[in-house]
Amino acid sequence: MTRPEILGSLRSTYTRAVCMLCEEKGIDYQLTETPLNAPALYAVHPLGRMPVLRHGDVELFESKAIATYLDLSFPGPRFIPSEARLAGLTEQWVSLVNTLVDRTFIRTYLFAYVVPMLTGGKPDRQAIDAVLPAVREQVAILDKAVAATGCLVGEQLTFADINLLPILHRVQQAPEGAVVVKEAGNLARYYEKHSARPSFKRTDPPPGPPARYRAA
Ligand SMILES: N[C@@H](CCC(=O)N[C@@H](CS)C(=O)NCC(=O)O)C(=O)O
Repeated sequence: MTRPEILGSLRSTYTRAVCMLCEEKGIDYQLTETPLNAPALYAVHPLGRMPVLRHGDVELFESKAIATYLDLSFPGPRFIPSEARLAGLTEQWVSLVNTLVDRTFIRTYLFAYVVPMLTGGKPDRQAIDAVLPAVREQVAILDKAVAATGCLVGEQLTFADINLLPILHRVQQAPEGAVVVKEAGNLARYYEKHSARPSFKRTDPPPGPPARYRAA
């Protein structure tokens, strides 16, 4: 079968999740390191976001869509369950994490550290303090969700977990995020267990945010 090509960067949590899925399934894939908003991304994604997938004549954007396609196209363990209830729950957690948790943990909280520092400035303390109650609330939601089985859905790792783990990695790179996750015992144990997986280690991003495309 043709080798799927993922365009993006391991520094992007969404790209990392798709790469982790490939690692878990044993898919022979190629990650083409691509800066944010590069023309190669615009060739597939109307807004130039990452990741995008090229596989034969198939081109896709949106990490969950890419994950569904790869999960169905390649042999190996399934990470998007086919049983209706588990499939619904997987969709539920991916959706909540992508629409709410990512916005809170990464785009608001972590970016309040990272973005000012890119231009030599100080972390935006006001923005950090303003978002911390939401970070705590959402960590508590996730903590409760993984309490019973150590997975978000059923008793096995699904794409819901694969989608969340890169975000949990990033949020713990800022001081309050690390403390809040550590204090949430179930979530801390969940992260410790799954971050030991070879798929997580092999997709560990280099330091720093993804590069942004600059036209020559
Ligand atoms: N919902 C999209 C989100 C993709 C996304 O926003 N990716 C970020 C990197 S993590 C990006 O490309 N941002 C472009 C930018 O910052 O201009 C997905 O699941 O693939």
